[in-house]
Amino acid sequence: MIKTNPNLLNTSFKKEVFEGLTSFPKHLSSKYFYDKKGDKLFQDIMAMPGYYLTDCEFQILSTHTETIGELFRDRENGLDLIELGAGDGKKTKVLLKYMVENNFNFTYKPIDISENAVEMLSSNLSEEMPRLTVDAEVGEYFEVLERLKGFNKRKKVIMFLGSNIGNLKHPKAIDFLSKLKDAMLPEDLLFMGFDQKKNPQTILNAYNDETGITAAFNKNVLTRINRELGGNFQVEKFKHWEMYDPENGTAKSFLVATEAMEVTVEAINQTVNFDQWETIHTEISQKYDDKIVSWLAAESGLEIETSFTDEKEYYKNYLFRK
Ligand code: AVJ
Repeated sequence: MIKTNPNLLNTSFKKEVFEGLTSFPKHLSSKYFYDKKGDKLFQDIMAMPGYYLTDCEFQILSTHTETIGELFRDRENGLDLIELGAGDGKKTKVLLKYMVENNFNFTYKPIDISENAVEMLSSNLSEEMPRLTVDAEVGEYFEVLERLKGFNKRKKVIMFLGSNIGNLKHPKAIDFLSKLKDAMLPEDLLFMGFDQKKNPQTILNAYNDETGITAAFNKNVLTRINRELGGNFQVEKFKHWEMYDPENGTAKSFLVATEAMEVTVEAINQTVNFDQWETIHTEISQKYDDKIVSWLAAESGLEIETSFTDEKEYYKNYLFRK
């Protein structure tokens, strides 16, 4: 393997691709799934009948709109509604509509890692809800946390929907929740979605569709390396592999090399060798239950105020306070 010039590793994508492809076993972060094409594929995933998460959370937000909205409300000073990983905002719109129609004094601040998603959401909201004040930002969760502290002029409600927390292993999730807590004042709220443990087959199916959408989504990280870092991955030579461990509630995605190959990534000055059936671990989608969420909350210094679930109890939204 070629030794690398550290000066070349100046962006986090580059750095992490270098780190991940020179490790054993190999890994790449799922946060790099989301570019224009990845956003579109994720929207296709959310529309798949087997990907129950979106429908369940939509049902929860639609059924309990008023209760949730009134918990958020501050009649005196209004509030800042900050959404991390806002995506296309489809679920959030239900709440936003209620808040606008009921004359809440608030600013909606969507933050997403995808520049494309943030732009689309902003323009869509200005059209659909012209009375809504939107102040969008592009950024990574951890990086954005710092900026949250600047919002201490009035009540903050931080939302993190879609079970996006599930991409973090427990220690990282605790780290993240603790930092959220540090950015919160006593009157602030944290409203989060956690996909629940259920029939393992239902979970496996959600990440293993026969139409190949999830596979294409997973492989999009390789496509991005090809385009943005001068890689020459033959994407079709990788197989999407999903497994779900019902003991710890972790769904894991891999890309498996179907033959031995050599891949070059110019931007990191590396030739990467794959043995046949060698893996790249790309994503975890953690599943939870009340016990795990209570434990995460306790470890992070948060308290669960209340929670909401859907008809099938597939999914839960928890409201936390510090
Ligand atoms: C957006 C992280 C919640 O893990 O369920 C969907 C992403 N990956 N299908 C999830 C995803 C494969 C999704 N999150």
